[in-house]
Parts: sequence; C-alpha cells; structure tokens
Amino acid sequence: MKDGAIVKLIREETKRQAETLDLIPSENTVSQDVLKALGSVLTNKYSEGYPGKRYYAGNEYIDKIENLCRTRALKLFHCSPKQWGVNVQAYSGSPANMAVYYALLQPGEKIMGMSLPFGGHLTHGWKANFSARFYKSIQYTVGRDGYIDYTALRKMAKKERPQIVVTGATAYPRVIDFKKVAAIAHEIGAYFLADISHEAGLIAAGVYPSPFPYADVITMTTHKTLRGPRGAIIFTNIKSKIAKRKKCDIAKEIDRAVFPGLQGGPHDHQTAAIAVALHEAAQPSFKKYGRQVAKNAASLAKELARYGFNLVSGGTDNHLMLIDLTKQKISGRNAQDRLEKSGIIVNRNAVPYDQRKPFDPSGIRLGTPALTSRGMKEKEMKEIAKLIHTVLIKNKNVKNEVAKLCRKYKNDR
Ligand code: DSN
Repeated sequence: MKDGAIVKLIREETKRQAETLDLIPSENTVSQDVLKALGSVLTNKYSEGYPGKRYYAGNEYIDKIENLCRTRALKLFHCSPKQWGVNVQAYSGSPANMAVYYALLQPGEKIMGMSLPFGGHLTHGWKANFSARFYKSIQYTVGRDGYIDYTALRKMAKKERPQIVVTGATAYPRVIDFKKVAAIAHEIGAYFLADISHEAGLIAAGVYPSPFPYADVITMTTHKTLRGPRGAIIFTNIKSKIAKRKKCDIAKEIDRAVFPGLQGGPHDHQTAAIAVALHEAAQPSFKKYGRQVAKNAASLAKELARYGFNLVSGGTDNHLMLIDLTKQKISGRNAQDRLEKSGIIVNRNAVPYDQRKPFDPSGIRLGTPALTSRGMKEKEMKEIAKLIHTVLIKNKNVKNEVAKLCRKYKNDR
C-alpha cells in the first residue's frame, strides 16, 4: 500500500488491538479469509437488485456469491428455503431493522421494544432514533432484578396494541424467552421481530435458545458473536400467520424495503466476507468457540462477583455482563478510562434504573467473544477479573500484566 499515512495508522491500530484486552461484547476478531474477501475487487462492482434481477451487466459472479451467502445463512440456522426468506444486503444492523419497519409498518404505527438505558437498542424505539420519530414507540424495561418482566410486557402490549413487538438487546445478560414474547405479540395480532445481533453466534453454536421456531422476522448483525465482517442478515418467515392475515408477502416486502426502498447497490465485498464467516461458523470448531465464549463469561462474572462487584441480574447466561459500580462510588466513564490506561478495553454503560446521565452512567459492560477468539479460557478470565479489581479498587496500573497476557494469546486469527 502506497498511502503512507493510512499504512501507519492501520499499523498502529493493529498494534493497539494486539496489545490490549478487548472486552467490548459487540466486538470480535475476524479471520484472514474474511479480511481478504473484504479487501477484494468485489468492491469495484455495482449490482443493484437481486441475483438474476440486476440493473447492471457483469454480475455473473456476484450473483453466485450472493446466492452462496444466502444458502449458507439458511443452512447455518437450520432454515428451509420453503419457510424462510433471507436477505444479506442490509449494510448493517440499524439499516436491517429500518428495512423491517419500512416493509411492515405504515409511518405512525406502533413499535414496542426494550428501552435503551435498560439494555435495549437505539433502533428498537429509542427517542433519539428514527424508530421513534417515524413510528410511535412504546418501551418496555427490565424489573428491579434485572430480568425482563414478561407480565408487565404483556400488560403493556395488550394496552398499547403495537403492530410489532421487538426483542433484542445490547446489554441484557440473560436468556430472552422468545416463545413467550411471540405468544404475546401474536395474541394482539402483532409481528414478532427478534433482533439477535448480539447472540447470533451463540445461537449458531447451539449455546443460546433460537427464536427461529417463533419469530416472524429475525435480524442479526454479522460482526459480533458471529465473527464476520460488519453487515447484517434478515430472515423472513414466509409462513407467518400475522403476514397471512394482513395479506402481506412478507419476504418480498422485506427485499423491496432493502432495495430499492432504503439502499442502492449492495456491498458485494461485504456479502462475500459474510459468506466466508458463515462457512467458518458451520465448522465444528465454531461450536467449541461458542461454548467457550459462554463458559468464559460465566467464569468472569463469577469471579467479579467474588471480588465484590455488583452484576446486573447477578450474573450472565450469555457472552456479556454489566457491572453496576454504584456501590464502589466509581462512575462508568471513570472506570472505562482507568481500565483503558492499563490496556483493558470496556465500554461504559447505563444500568437499569440508573441515577446518572447516559454520558457518564453507573456501569461498565464486558463480554468475552474477542478474548475467546484469542484462545483464552476460564483461567485467564479469573486473572482478568483480578486485574479489573486491581485497577478499580486498588487503584494500580496493570499494564505489564496485560502485556504479558497479550503476548501469550496473540490476536492473529
Ligand atoms: N453498538 C452495538 C453494541 O455495542 O452493542 C449495538 O449496535
């Protein structure tokens, strides 16, 4: 590469990633093969439309790539093409959710999703997001115990009668009861959208329950636990009874919403890289990886609790956890900054019923997908819990200990 300035910055970022411990639960390390697909000539091509129905010539191989990606997506999640439509063109998770609303709702209709400061996502109806501006938004929360309160959720759904009920979260450490939420949504004639962006890789590995038996639509990003490039997949249940009742050709509407409704040409290099990641996720080694992600999270949570940290809901069932630092009188931002000085990368996060402001909330969010990709196991999680305790409670820098761990567990998949 001839651009010295960018070469230097990429080198520096590579070094930063290698020399720090990434505990941000939505991040991961992709393989060299995924990187090669992303950096390929596929980025040169325009291919507006879908395989076999493009608006540009020269799409012989692009069609094959997109079809292969779709086939691999269906196979990984055990979906029959007779029951599930699949779209791999959404640029990322937010555009994927936007496409679902655009396809299935009229402006002004109601969305019901989990509130962002309680662990939900911006696009599930948060007030600063398009999803609350173009649609009416109703937000459910978790109870004081940190768990979703399904009785309150049902009561709210019956009172507000949204057209779509959304599950999914960025900071919910427990299993979501997809069956229960689907029953609530369907009881009021609403679609059930399961956004599994965070858990997709765990579901593919079989270590987290699947929403496929229950949902009308499923969205996921491909770059979190699924360990692919940035991107998204939308699965549409062709046999959805709600769609049938509304006489909606749901898969066709979702495709139309992605293109030409919201996007232009797909990012074909990204589609190829998603296909590579799906192939990797279909290997037995990925099941092992998913199991280890969950085991590592359980071990890290247990050890942090042993050091006296307060975990939202008391622990974790998945790949992430939230530490509520109220008791320690440390703000989330302060904790994030101090940990970063020692090379431990986390993000500050609101905790349920937070008394502090979102820019400097009471918690930090931690996850194990990236560390597990480096080969770390329970033993290292115990060590990392100790390092976090040393930084936050003993107020000591642990740069040397972090460097030692990073040298042993390289970041070079
Ligand atoms: N920003 C993502 C996360 O960190 O969870 C969600 O979009």
